[in-house]
Amino acid sequence: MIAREAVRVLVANWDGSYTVPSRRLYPHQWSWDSAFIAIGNARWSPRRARIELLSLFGAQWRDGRVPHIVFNPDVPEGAYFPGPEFWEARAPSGSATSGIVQPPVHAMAAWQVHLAEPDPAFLRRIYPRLVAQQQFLRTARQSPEGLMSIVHPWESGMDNSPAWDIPLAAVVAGPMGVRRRDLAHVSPDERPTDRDYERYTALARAYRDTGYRRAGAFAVEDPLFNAAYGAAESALAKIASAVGLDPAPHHAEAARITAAMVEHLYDDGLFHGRDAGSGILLRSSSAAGLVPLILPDLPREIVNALIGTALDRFEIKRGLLPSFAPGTAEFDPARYWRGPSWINLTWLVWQGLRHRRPDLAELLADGMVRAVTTSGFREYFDPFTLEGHGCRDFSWSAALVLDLLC
Ligand code: 9WN
Repeated sequence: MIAREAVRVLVANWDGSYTVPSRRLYPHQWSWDSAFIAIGNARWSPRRARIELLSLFGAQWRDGRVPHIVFNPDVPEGAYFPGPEFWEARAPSGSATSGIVQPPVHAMAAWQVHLAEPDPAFLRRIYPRLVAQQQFLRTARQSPEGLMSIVHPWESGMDNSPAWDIPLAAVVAGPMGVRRRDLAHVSPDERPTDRDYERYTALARAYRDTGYRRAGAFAVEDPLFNAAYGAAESALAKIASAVGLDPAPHHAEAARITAAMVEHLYDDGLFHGRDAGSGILLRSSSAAGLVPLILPDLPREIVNALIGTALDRFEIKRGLLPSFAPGTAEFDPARYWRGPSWINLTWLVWQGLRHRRPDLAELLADGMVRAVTTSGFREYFDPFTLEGHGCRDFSWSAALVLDLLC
């Protein structure tokens, strides 16, 4: 029943070659959404999953970056802010895009799509594009310590996480001068504040004005983003082997980034962000700090410490992972990435626990199914009451629950 409903949502949000995250709030193609959606679509239509990923990579830039939004030219101007007229960017394919990126979870998705229905031709097509995506990060975003930076909170995928409060406060911004479109669909208590948006637009504008080359006042090494990069190298190793190429460089790069993360981002049971400019650790209680559990070769003692934190501070025995630890001053159970549970974060940590602590993974799988059964495929959920928030019929909530059920 739930699986059938999930497919209904994915079908309703399909736009011919990709899936919108949500019809009204996010009417274009988003980068990491497409990866999660492909993982779910692989369960009932691997062909659709392959098309989803290939259409996203069709808008890849010459420098290898995969833009975080690919705009649908048929959607009326002003339906989403900031739209193509703000970003002023175009892929070589001609598509209007944004100029920033999102966590590179796509190689992981491509491998899962291949597992659902082996297709070496698909792997051969997508592999060089996935390699170029990683290469862009190494070239444009790597610090001397070997970690990848994000240059905008939107690049973390966890826009208004309290983890970014300090670096974001340093961004000087005037009034936006544009009407926010998100508030036409969702209550202001469940979204970032106007002050956040002023800074988001100022940062994006500053990056845009350098031709998307030089970071503005925000450059941060995020544990989720770096974990996705490392997990991508592990997935690329599998893909390389499957198409008859040498997996060794990918294994080596996965090991290298895992070690760099442990050395520079880990402290006291959790991974943290780090300010790329000052090198200062941005200690916080964000669930992003647990996502490195997706790294296959994380040292055992770190895995155990992360599991301890997940149990004590994130209370995952309740079945859902809050995006920020309850019991902290910043925690807000209804405001976007400041506490609510999201299916994608819970699913990532579930992946990391599946082979290490199947008992806990099962609790999370049950929790995700319970959340959507109680409240529908909402965008995010109160971790305690399971009340749904944000938009309805949200694609990755449907896709990832479908993955669990199949
Ligand atoms: C900005 C589409 C995206 C997700 C992000 C989520 C939200 C956009 C917004 O929606 O961000 O990219 O307008 O708030 O934070 O993770 O990819 O679902």
